[in-house]
Amino acid sequence: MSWTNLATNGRILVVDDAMENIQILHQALRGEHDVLFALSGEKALELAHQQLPDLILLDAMMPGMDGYAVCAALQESAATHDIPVIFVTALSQPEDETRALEAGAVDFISKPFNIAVVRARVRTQLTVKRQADALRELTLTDALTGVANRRSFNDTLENEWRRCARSGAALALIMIDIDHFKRYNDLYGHQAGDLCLQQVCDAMRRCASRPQDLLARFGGEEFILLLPEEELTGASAVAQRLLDEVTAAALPHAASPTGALVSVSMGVAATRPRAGNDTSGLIRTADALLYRAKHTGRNRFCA
Ligand code: GH3
Ligand code: MG
Ligand code: MG
Ligand code: MG
Repeated sequence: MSWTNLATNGRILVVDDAMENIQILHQALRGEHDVLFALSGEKALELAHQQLPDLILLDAMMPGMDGYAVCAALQESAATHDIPVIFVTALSQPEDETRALEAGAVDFISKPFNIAVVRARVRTQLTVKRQADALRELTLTDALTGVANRRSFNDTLENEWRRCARSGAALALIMIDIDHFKRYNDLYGHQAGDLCLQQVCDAMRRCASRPQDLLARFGGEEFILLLPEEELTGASAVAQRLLDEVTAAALPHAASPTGALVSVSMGVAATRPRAGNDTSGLIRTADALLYRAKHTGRNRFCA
């Protein structure tokens, strides 16, 4: 991936209470970008959540909710927090500009604007946004398998824990460890071992079917599946599917005493998170159950 090759076309939300300004900006940008528009701050917030634009061009002065209030509301919501905002406004005093930047805007363009300058600044901010997105993706992904890494798992677990504590829902974890993987490496070599980790992940990914489920590499040949809003019964059914999918992948493991195929052992735990208590007990329980699965024959789950 090259930073300079990141395409700059994207979806832009233009917000202005004057239709004439929207028309000018739409004309200027539509050749390169997908342009949406809103005639009020309230409508802008609604569209931002629905359409998740890559960039927002925001008028400061509007009746009702003004640009500063829109910017503050975008900042407060996790879904819209990372959308860059460029203020486009007739206000041109340094304190207006400062106020916009303090509200969270990434750039400030004064009216009357020059179309070429608007286009150039939009391109710059879209490039910066793409780079930030790509970087975030890299810091949250395991390079070998493409599943979430441990950091991403920890962040997501904390967030889902709080969310479930608020809603009263349960939360489940499946701790997964490949059986006799040391022998696999010893027999087939480390490179084949790497490929095997990828193939096991591909099989397991099919079991994390809901958008809130998260499969992560916990370390080495250990993985963890986070299942928010799932009870022990549901999580056990998912663990059975994991076993079935890994078996169906039919990856040869001639050195495995468990069978001639690659298999996994799992510990399944669930709890009802409460505000104030932490996640470590649940992980310890899943880990202890994984240990039991190992010691009662492997290629199974304990719940
Ligand atoms: P058990 O069934 O009890 O889990 O036995 P095991 O051999 O799987 O467990 P052990 O913890 O003894 O060995 C884990 C092996 O996983 C050793 C290590 O070299 C290998 N491993 C960890 N990470 C990677 C990796 O990224 N690539 C490869 N190829 N091997 C790895
Ligand atoms: Mg206005
Ligand atoms: Mg193992
Ligand atoms: Mg292990």
